[in-house]
Parts: sequence; structure tokens; C-alpha cells
Amino acid sequence: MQMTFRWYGEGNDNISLDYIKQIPGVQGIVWALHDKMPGEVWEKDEIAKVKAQLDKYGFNMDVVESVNVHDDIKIGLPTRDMYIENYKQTIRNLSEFGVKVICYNFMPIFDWTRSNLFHEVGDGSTALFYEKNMIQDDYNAMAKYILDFTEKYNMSFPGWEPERMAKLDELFKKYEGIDHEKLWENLKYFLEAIMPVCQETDIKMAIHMDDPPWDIFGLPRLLVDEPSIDRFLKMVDNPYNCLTLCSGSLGANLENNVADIVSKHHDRIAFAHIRNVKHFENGDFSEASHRDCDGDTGILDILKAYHDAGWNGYIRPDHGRHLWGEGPGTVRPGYGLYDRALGIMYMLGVWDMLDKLEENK
Ligand SMILES: [Mn+2]
Repeated sequence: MQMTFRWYGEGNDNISLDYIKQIPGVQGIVWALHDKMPGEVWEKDEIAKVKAQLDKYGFNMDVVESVNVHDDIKIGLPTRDMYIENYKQTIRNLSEFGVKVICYNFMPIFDWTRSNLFHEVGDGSTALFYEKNMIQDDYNAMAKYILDFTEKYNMSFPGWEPERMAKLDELFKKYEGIDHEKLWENLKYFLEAIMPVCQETDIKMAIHMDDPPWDIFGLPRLLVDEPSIDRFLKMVDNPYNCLTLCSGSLGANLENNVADIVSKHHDRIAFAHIRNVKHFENGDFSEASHRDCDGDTGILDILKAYHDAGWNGYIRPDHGRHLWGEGPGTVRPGYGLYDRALGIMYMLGVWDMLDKLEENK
């Protein structure tokens, strides 16, 4: 496996590359041009700037997260072809800088969704939290919570662009009539259109699981469990059509066995997100430390499944808790420095031991 760390870019992330360099084992930065709106072409001079910043530290830029997909593609409007052409151009531009994997998602309107971004965990730290009752019918209330937060702390979250969120009612109207089957069709159309460019440029498209893995606010969500992942990979059966397998997203549903999915589909997993989730009886869940026993996701089984498969894809700690003074205004929710660094050390510790056991066999 190749360890990476997500970074939001110069002037957009309080964590410096200097600090990331001090975490053992990190080879690459998972990056993006965060000021780009979905549908825009990523220009070479913009990509070159990031490359120069990463080169200074010897980090690779092999994984991009995310190149967001325009809503018109998800809805299947006639304008989608223009946005798909832009997407292809972005892939070609990225390939000139050695990019190997593009992480993206196909969630309608909302990206990841939580009801509390800095929930007290009980040991003095905070974590992202999902209160089931809070996320039922009122999408405007939930969007307001997130947007008030981003405005207060002068931040922006990928997928939560205020420009898009300002037109929520309009967006929901556009998605009327888009059920699961229609959305599957539109995803297939998009992938079939870009696969030849992926083959030509040797870039894998790695879809992120839907988070949480069920429908919200009446919007269909597709990548939610093993059968839907099977369907996705079969639908466009091409080695460039891959997964970003997110243990945290899938782990929000206790019925998902992530290690089984790893064993079954490791050759199509280009990028692994490792995160642990702790469940409560009433259906709420909290993000947890990477340590296996701190949550219900089965982190040890998952890492072992990757190791057993001889997997050599890209991996990163997904989210972390906020520790040691990290909080609103100092870090992005879920993207502090400390807990993600601890997560890396846990993963590398497990991995190194598995290597050793195998050597001594
Ligand atoms: Mn993830």
C-alpha cells in the first residue's frame, strides 16, 4: 500500500506540508483545486502550481480528491455532454502531471452529511456525528447548519459550495423524477463516455461510497452496500472503473462487512479510505479513532484483507477526531492533524506486523 494524506492546499488548510512531512510513511498528498466549481476545466498552469509545492517536500500528487461531477451529468440534462467534455479535458491535463487516480462521487446535491461537526466524544476530543432524527425532511435546516458554520469560520467544504446551496430548492426541483434507476443510467452514461480517455491516459476513476449509505431527503443514493458495489463494477466492467472504498461511509451501516468487500474486489479498489465508526442503539453514529476496539467497523479485519490480497493501492486515514486544542476555526471538521497522524501510525503498525509475520512464515 502507499500511504497518503489529504491536504486542502496552500492558504486553504491550516496544516502545513512541513508538518505532514513529519508523519512517518506518507508518500503522497491527496489534493484538489478547491476553488473550482463542478464542471470547470482544471488548467495546466493551476495544476503546475500545486505540483511545485508538493515537489519541494518529495510528495507525489498521484491521487486527486475530488474532481466533482456537475449536477447536469447526474440529472442527465442535454448540457451534460459539454460538462463531460470538460471532465475529459481535466483528465488529460491531470495526466501530464502524473496523476494516477481520480476520486469522485455521484451523490445527488449533498456530499457527506452530518448533524454535528464537533460533537463531544467524552474524552475531551470532538468528532463528526450523525444524529438520525436531525436528518429527516428539512434539507434547508441541515444546509443552513453547515453553511452558517462555514461562513462563521470563513471556510468552504467541497460539495457544499454556497453558490450551489443558495439554489437548493431549484436543485431539488431539477432532481424530481431522478430515481435510483435513472441515476444508475446517468452514472453509466458518464463512465462510458470517459473510459476511453482514462485508458489513453492510464488514470483510474475511483468512485467514493455514498455517505451515509442510504437515501436522504428523498434523494437516491447508489453506492451503499456489497450488492450495489457488485452492480457498479459489472455495469462498466473496465479496469479503469474503480472504487474509493471508504470503510467509514460503508461502516455507517452495521450490516456492511467491509473486509469481505475488500477480499472480493481488491483488484478494483484504487484508493482506500480507512475510518472507524461507533454506533449507538438509537441509530446515531459517531466517528471514532482508528483503533479497532474504539468502533464497530472492523479496522483490523479490513487491513488484513488488504494485506492478504497483496494490495498495492493508495490509502489514507479518512477523518479523524479533533484533539489537543483543535476545534472550529483551527481545523476543518474531520481533518485535524493529530488524530489522522495517529491513524497512520496505527495502520502502519498493523501493516508492518503483518509483513513481518509473513516474512517469518
Ligand atoms: Mn471517505
